[in-house]
Amino acid sequence: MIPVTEYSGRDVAVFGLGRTGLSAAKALAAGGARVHAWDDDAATRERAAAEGVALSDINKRDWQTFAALVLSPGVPYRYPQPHRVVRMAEAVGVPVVGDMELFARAVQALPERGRPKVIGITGTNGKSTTTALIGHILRHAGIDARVGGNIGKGVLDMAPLHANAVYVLELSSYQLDLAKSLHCNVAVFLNLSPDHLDRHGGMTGYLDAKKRIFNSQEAGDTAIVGVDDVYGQSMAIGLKRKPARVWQVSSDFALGKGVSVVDSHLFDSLTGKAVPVGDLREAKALPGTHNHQNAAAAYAACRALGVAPETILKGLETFPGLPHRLEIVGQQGGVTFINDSKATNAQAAEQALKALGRVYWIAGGQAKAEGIAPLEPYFPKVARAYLIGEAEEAFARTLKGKAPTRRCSTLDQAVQQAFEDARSSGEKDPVVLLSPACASFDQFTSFEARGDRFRDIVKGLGAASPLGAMESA
Ligand code: UMA
Repeated sequence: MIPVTEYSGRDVAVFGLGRTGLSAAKALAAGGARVHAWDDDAATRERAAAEGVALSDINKRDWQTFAALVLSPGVPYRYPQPHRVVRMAEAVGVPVVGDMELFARAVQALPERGRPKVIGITGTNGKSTTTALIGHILRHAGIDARVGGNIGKGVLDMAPLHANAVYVLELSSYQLDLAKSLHCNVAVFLNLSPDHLDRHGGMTGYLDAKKRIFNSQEAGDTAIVGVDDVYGQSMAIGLKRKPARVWQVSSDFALGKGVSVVDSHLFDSLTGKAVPVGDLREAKALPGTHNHQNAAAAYAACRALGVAPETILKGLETFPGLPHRLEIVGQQGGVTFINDSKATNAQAAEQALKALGRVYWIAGGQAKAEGIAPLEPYFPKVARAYLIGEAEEAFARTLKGKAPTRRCSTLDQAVQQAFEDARSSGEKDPVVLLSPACASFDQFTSFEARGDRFRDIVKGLGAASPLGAMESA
């Protein structure tokens, strides 16, 4: 844990008691603050109390007494409308901050030479993979790399600050909104496409939140920008006016200066001369153009810290991949099952459909505004789509006449049906892909729970067939 001493002896409200709130409450208490923790959900409050967190109904407190409100990223801050507690805090001038801001200030409070390095990673898609990948490469290079943030570990739950450590933080737009003074020695922006727009009042607000990752950068810092979309391209131009050096990365075209992947080959042209680094087909857990963008960004981030190209390449090749992102969870009856449950929007599912050949595709859940219409160019790759959840009807309409569909309601039924069709297809190495292009909340508590269930169902298929059980991965 990273104790937060800034509010020692003062009263602090902590709202939202998920991973962020719990870790913030504990870190503040460890630093001597009087914590007043609350959550709208009674069961969550009970769980927090069982973990020793001091509950206090902040709806009934005198807000003048609070030195700050620590808000969880999932609680609406500005849009669609500020949560009641945000309005209560702002009405009396109580600052609203996130856990990343507390972390940032704890780092700043250290003498300059005692501050650890911070690498921040943001973007719509690929940030978890890139974060884990950077952590893996740095550790491979013998550096004390600590990975956390949106990837699933509250930043204040991480090991105490140490001058020689490197904190590799995945940063969501929600977290960046609440971390005004976070200073990233290396800041990575991967890409941008519409997501979470309800929480940012539209695309401009979403882009503005992402741009915050560069805000506190100084001379000597590095800004790494993916330029495969127009947002990154204009951001790279805008950043040239700022003090940090700007390194562009692309998996779409060869950059005169930057890091590029062309036909799966990684090139370093940061000095203006293209030097081949290696063949990314050897990086088995990083298939597809989207992963090549992640690899290029991770390469640049590690180069910024002075890691040698050949060490980085070894790290790329030995990266084991992340659960729920194009994760091979098993092979049964000659069918390969791939868990891409993290694909909660069409752009993320597109990366999977792009990276793979013909697929038996399980999709659906709670759809985003764009649905699956943007995926139409990939429909010819779909042997059949198995539709689940709230999006079933809408997705069936989009696919009508373009790819065969089967409406399955639940993930269990979809896996069973897809397995039977794939196994009896006579195709060589058929693939069943769960890449839902939807949030999971209509049927699961999280995309992780959805992916775990997929893994369990696949294992169960093995148990049901003695042949399959022998093949189970
Ligand atoms: N709550 C209320 N009232 C509300 C809304 C929420 O009381 O109006 C309470 C809920 O009852 C719940 C708590 O707030 O108890 C949840 O807080 P949270 O949603 O911020 O969840 P955490 O567990 O703190 O997880 C957050 C991130 N979640 C979100 O941003 C939604 C996690 O990212 C992150 O891993 C974790 O902090 C540690 O940093 C998840 C995510 O889905 C993976 N992120 C989004 C994404 O990647 O697209 C941004």
